[in-house]
Amino acid sequence: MRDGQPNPVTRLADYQPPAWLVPDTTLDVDLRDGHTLVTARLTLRRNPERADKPEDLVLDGEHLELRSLTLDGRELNPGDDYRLDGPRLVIPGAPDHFTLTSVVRIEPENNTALEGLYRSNGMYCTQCEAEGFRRITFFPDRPDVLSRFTTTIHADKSAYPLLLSNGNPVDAGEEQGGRHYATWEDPFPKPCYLFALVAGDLACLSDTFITASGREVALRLYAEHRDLDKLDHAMDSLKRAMAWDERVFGREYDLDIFQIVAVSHFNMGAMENKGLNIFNTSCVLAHPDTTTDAAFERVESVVAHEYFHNWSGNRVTCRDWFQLSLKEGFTVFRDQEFSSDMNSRAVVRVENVDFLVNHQFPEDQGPMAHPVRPAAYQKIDNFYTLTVYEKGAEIVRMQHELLGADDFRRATDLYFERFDGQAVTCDDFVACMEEVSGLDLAQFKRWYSQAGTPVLTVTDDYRDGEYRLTIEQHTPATPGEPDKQPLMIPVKLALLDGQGRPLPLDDQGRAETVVILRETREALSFQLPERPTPSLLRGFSAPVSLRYDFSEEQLVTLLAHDTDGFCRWDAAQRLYFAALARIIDDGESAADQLPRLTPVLERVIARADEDPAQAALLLGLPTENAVGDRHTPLRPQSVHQAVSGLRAAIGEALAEHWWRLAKDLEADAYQGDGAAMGRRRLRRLAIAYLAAAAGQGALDADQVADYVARDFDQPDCMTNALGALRDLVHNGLAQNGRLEAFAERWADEPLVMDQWFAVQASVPGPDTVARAEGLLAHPAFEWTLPNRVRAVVGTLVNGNPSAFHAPDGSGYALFARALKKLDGINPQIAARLASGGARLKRLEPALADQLGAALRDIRPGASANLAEVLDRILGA
Ligand code: 0A1
Ligand code: ZN
Repeated sequence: MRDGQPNPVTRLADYQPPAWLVPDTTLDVDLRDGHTLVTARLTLRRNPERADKPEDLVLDGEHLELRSLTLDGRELNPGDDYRLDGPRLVIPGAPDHFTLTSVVRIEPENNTALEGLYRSNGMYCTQCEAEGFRRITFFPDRPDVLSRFTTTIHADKSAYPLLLSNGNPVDAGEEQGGRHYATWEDPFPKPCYLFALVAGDLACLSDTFITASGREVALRLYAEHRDLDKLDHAMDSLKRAMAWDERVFGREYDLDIFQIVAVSHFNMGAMENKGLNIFNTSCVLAHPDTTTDAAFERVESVVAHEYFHNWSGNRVTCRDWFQLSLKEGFTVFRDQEFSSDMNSRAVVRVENVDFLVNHQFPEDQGPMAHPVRPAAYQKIDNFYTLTVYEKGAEIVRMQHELLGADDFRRATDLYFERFDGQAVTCDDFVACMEEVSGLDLAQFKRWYSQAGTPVLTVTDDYRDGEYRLTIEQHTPATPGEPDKQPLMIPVKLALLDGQGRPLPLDDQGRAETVVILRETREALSFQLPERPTPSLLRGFSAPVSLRYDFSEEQLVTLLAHDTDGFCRWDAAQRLYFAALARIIDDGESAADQLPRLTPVLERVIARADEDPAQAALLLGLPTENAVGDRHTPLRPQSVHQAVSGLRAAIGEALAEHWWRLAKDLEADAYQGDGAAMGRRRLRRLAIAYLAAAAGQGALDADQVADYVARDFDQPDCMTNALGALRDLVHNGLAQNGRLEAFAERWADEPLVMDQWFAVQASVPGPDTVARAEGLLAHPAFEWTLPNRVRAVVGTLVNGNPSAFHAPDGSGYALFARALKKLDGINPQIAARLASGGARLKRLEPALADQLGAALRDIRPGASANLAEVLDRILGA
C-alpha cells in the first residue's frame, strides 16, 4: 500500500506484444549546467502482429518536462493531439508509420535515484535497466521493442572532454562557446534498457583484442584520473573473458570497440549496456594496495559477467521482465564457469554453493520467496534477486548436467543462432535444450515457475548385500503458493566404503551416477559388499536442501576422503552445525565439542598444503546468519554466543597449529596469483582463530595483538592490512589508534573507506548500534552514495545479527530511520536494504514485535519500491 493505495501489479499472464515498433531512434542530448535537453526522433510503425486491433500510441515517461512534440514535422497540441496520462504520453489516432520528435527537459543534477541520466563525481552517466530510459525521454520502455540507436551528445569541452555512447563513434566536432559534440551509432537493434551515455573527464586504459575471426577490437577502460593505475586487472580479466567465450561458447565480440566506465554512484554491481558497460567502481577498480583478494576475484567475475551479456542478454534479449532469469541465470552460469576455469574449480563451486545456500535459500524460504520466473510484480527493480540470478544459474547448470557438455553446447549454439536479434522467453531457451537432446523437459520447467527450496529426505537400509536408498522430495509452501508439484531433480551420488573409496555401482564399475528424480518418492537399490557412506548431491547437482541422518563417523569419512569438493565442505559444515546445535539447544559448552572436532580439524590441517584455499573453506565456521537460519525461533544473541565461543575454543585448542600456519604462510613479497591468494586466505583464517581466542582471554592477548599488528603496520597488501585491522577491532585487542590511522591514510580512497566503515559496522554485539550511529554522523558518510550506505547500514543489518537484533530494539530503530531517509533519496536502495528485515517472522516474539512495529511505522508514505518489500515482510 502506498498511502493506502495499492501499487499496480504487472502480470505475466497479461503479456501482449507491443502495439508499436520503433525501428530507429535518434537522440540528441544537450548537457547544460543544471539541466539537459533531450531531443528524440523516433520512427514509429504499428506492429503487424497486432494489426487486428489498432491501439493508441502510449509512451512511457517519468520526471520529464515536455517542451515540444511534432509528428512528421507538425507541432502537436496538448489536449487535441495528445495527452499526458500520469507517467505516460498518449497519442490517439496516429497514422500507421510516422516520425515523432519530442524535446524534453530533465535535471540529472537532482537525480539521486541513480536511474536514467544522473551525475556522479562530476561526470554524467546513465542507468536504464530495468525502466530508467523513461526518465530520459518518452519511449515504449519495454525489452521487446528493439531499436537502432544513433546518439549525439553535446557538452562543454573542457569539463567533459569525453563523450561516449553505445556502438561505434561516427562523428565529432567543435561547437560554439567552448562546447563540442560526438555522435555514436549502434548498428545492433536493442531494447532501450541497454542504452548508455557517459560524459566526463576520465583517464583511459587502452588495449586491443584480436577475435577468433581476426578482427581487431579496441578495448577502453575509463576511470577518474587518480584511478588509472587500478584498471589493469579488469583489462586482463576482460581479455581472458573474450577468449574464453570464443573457446567455450563460440561467441565472438561484434563491434569494433568495447568500453567500460567506472562510476562511484551506482545502485548495483555493473551494467551490460551494448558496447559501453558501466560499472560500480567496486566491481572494476583493483590494486593490491587498496583492494582485497576477494574483491580482485569479484572484479574478474563481474567483468566477465557483463561481457558475456553481449550475447546472453544483448544479442538475444528478454521478451518481458518476467524472463529476467533468461539472461541473468544463464549469464551467472557462464561467469561461474569462467571463474572455475580461471581458478580452482572445486573452490569456486563451494564458494558459489555457500553463497546460494546461505543467501538464496533464506530468500526462498521467507516472505520474499518468488519463482525464478515470477508471475507478477509491483516494481521490477525488486526482482533483481538471488533467486533470479543464483537459483536461475543452478537451473541452467542442471540442464548442462542433464544434457552433458556437448549437447548443451549444441543447444546454446542453436539458441544464439535461432533467436539472434530477438526478445525471447525462458521457454524458448529450454525448447533448444529439448530439441537438441530429445529430452522431455516439461516437468523440469517447474523449476522456473515454482518458488521454494525443495527438501530431499534420504533414508537407507542395508541387508543381505543390498543397499536401498529412498529419496523423498517435498517443497514447503511459499507465500501465495500453498501446493507444490514434484520437480525433476538430478542427484549425483557415489557410495564410499569404510576407507572412503568409491564402491562400483554397476557391472561397468562406475563410481558415480546421476539419478533423475521425478516422483515424490523414489527407491534405488545397489548390490554392495558392505554398508556404504553415501556421498550425495555431488557437486551440488541440484539446488535442494538435503536431509540425511549422517553419523558423525560418516561425516568424518566424507570430509577426509571424498573426492568431491562440495561433499567434503558439506560434511564439515554439518559437523559444525551439529556442534553448534548442541551448544544452542542442549546447553553443552564450546569446550564440550573439542574432543569430537579437533581431531577432524587436525586432519584437514595436516593436508592443508595440498590446496590452502580449500582448507580455509573446510576450516571456517558457518556465519551467525547461517546458524540462526537453522534454529527456530531465531535467538540472535545465543547464536552469537555459541559461534564466537566455539571459534575461541577452537582457536585455543589448536593454537599451535594456527601459529605454525600463520608463520609458515608468511610471504616474502606480495604475489597476486591464485596460489598466493589461497595461502593468504588460509593464513588469515589461522590468525582470525588466534585473535578470537586472545579476545576471550584464552591466549596471551598482547602476544597475539603484536603479531596481528605487524600485518597492519607493514602491509604488503590490503588483504592483510584490512584483515589485521578487523582481527584487532572485532576481538577487542589493543588497536592503539590504528583505526584512526587507517582512516587518515585512506581518506581519499572511497572504496577503502567503505571497508573501514564496514569493519566497524560488523563488530559483533549490541554496542555496535551506537557505534553505527556515530558512523552515520561521520563527515565521510554520504546517504547519496550507495556503496557507503551498504557499508554501514547493509553491513549492520545483513552481516551483524547480534548488533542488528539488539535486545533494546535500537538496531531496528536505526534500520527504520535509515530506510525512511533513503527512500526519499533512492527508493531502489531503500527497498533492497529493507529485505534485511525478512527474518521478522522467525524471530523470538520480543524481537519480532519490535521489528514489526518499527517497519509498520515507516510504511505510510513509502515509495512503491519500499512498500512492496515492507508489505511482503509484514504480511500485509
Ligand atoms: N543487468 C545487470 C544488473 C543491473 C540491474 C539493474 C540495475 O539498475 C537498477 C543495474 C544493474 C547485471 O546483471 O549485471
Ligand atoms: Zn547480469
